[in-house]
Amino acid sequence: MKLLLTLTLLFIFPCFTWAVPIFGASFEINGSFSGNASSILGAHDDQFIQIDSGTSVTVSFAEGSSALADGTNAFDLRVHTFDEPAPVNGEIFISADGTNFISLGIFSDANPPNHVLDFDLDILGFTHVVAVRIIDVSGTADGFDLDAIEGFEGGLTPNPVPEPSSLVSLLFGIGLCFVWKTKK
Ligand SMILES: [Ca+2]
Ligand SMILES: [Ca+2]
Ligand SMILES: [Ca+2]
Repeated sequence: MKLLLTLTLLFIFPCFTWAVPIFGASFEINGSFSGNASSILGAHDDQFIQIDSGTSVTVSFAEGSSALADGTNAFDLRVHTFDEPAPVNGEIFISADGTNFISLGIFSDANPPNHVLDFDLDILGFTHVVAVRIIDVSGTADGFDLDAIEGFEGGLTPNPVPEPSSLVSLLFGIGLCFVWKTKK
């Protein structure tokens, strides 16, 4: 009976989907830090690492998955920090391909009361983000505290948009076919 009800609901609401959050699945750290590195993966839990000055930490979502822009000015991406007693600054970067990173600026890791930094991917011109990088720029011994990376709406990484140059050659190819066909 329950199965029947579920199937009926699926039939009635085939397009209805819930926004499912996504969290960091892997990391790469260049430099020194204190704490358990795996504490930055998964959902925020007040377990975190403190990265030392100059250290870079990159957290990626699962292969093929991204934090998606929701198409509105609502926030899409959240960095869970921790510190309040000894705040320091880190530079935060995001990447749509895991290779090229764009800086969002420099932020403190003290963000009371919830210890979060929120970003709207739409206003940043991103449709999706596969990885987030933080570099401690404090220059002090008080490191940047990172708990977790969260995308409010997780989904499959969209296919890359064709480069303008390949689009031009595609159009050129279509044009050639047209000329060849009309000449026949
Ligand atoms: Ca948004
Ligand atoms: Ca700290
Ligand atoms: Ca954590």
